[in-house]
Amino acid sequence: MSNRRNFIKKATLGTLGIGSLYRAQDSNGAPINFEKAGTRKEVKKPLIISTWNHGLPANKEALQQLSKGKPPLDAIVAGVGIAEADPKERSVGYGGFPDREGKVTLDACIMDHRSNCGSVSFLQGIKHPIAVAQKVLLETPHVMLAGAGALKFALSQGFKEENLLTAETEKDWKKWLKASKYKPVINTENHDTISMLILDEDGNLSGGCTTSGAAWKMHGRVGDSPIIGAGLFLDNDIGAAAATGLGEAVIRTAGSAMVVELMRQGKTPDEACKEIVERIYNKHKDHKDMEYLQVGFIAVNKAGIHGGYSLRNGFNYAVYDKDAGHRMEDAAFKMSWE
Ligand code: SD4
Repeated sequence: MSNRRNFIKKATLGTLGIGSLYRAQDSNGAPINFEKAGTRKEVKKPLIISTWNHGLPANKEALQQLSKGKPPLDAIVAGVGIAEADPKERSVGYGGFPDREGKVTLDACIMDHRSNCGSVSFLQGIKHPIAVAQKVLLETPHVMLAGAGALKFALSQGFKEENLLTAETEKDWKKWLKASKYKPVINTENHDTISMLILDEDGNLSGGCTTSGAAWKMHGRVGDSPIIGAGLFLDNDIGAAAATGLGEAVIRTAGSAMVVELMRQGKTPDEACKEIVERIYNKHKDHKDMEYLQVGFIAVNKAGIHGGYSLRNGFNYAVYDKDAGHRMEDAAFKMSWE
């Protein structure tokens, strides 16, 4: 369809107040057929997907919250909050690996179906950064608060400041200090950043993401996880996506936003995640980060089809849908760790 005809169609639909129909077309003007989804089938809502093994208890908690009639954002905060509070999860919240200076610094963001977002970055001393991100969304005119400002805001909202460096993580940090060789510990032990995407019973999308970020990072480093468009993105007309892995690579490619854009162009969630991982690989194959590069994406589209893909093996994610219940799925991947 010519640009001019597209424009006229868009203008007409806009006048009729049904502009959202227009947005569900691919770049050639054809309607997106979300149901042509490769081997996957549309599932019964709600659909909840979360990264890594810790996604399973998170999904269970989120489902419980939804069943009690809680809004999806509360379900996300409660769900991923389990990983944040667990000292055995060394990549999220309390007990997360610190930076080079022994400080645990946290990143998180949350987004609802109306594109409202809240985010905190470089936050210290608060066990549940995702809950602070939700407060940023609800209680401020802003999207993102960072560092000391984020902490000040959290305290003003009644959050308690506490030491997040456990004896275990302190021991690991001291061990690392001996050689002080920087190599981010990314996705190696099957517990990492937790991202959760929900397609609720009303067919609305929401998502959240929380992490202590790359281990041994420079003090002040912020990853992809609190950045809307990088670690998390959704468009309620199309779908939602979230990332795990080396944040620098995800930011360089606007990862999650691009996954959603590819779904808008008619790609299935699996195809969209794969294409962005391929893009990241192509941009990084001669890059110094390639040695330890791992990235993974999860995605869900508006029709209730989910997908995932990672650069290297080992990435899995938890899925719940009303038909099949709770389970773990291994993501397909491009290459194996050497
Ligand atoms: C970061 N993306 O800070 C995070 C780390 C991560 O799975 O996701 N690990 O770069």
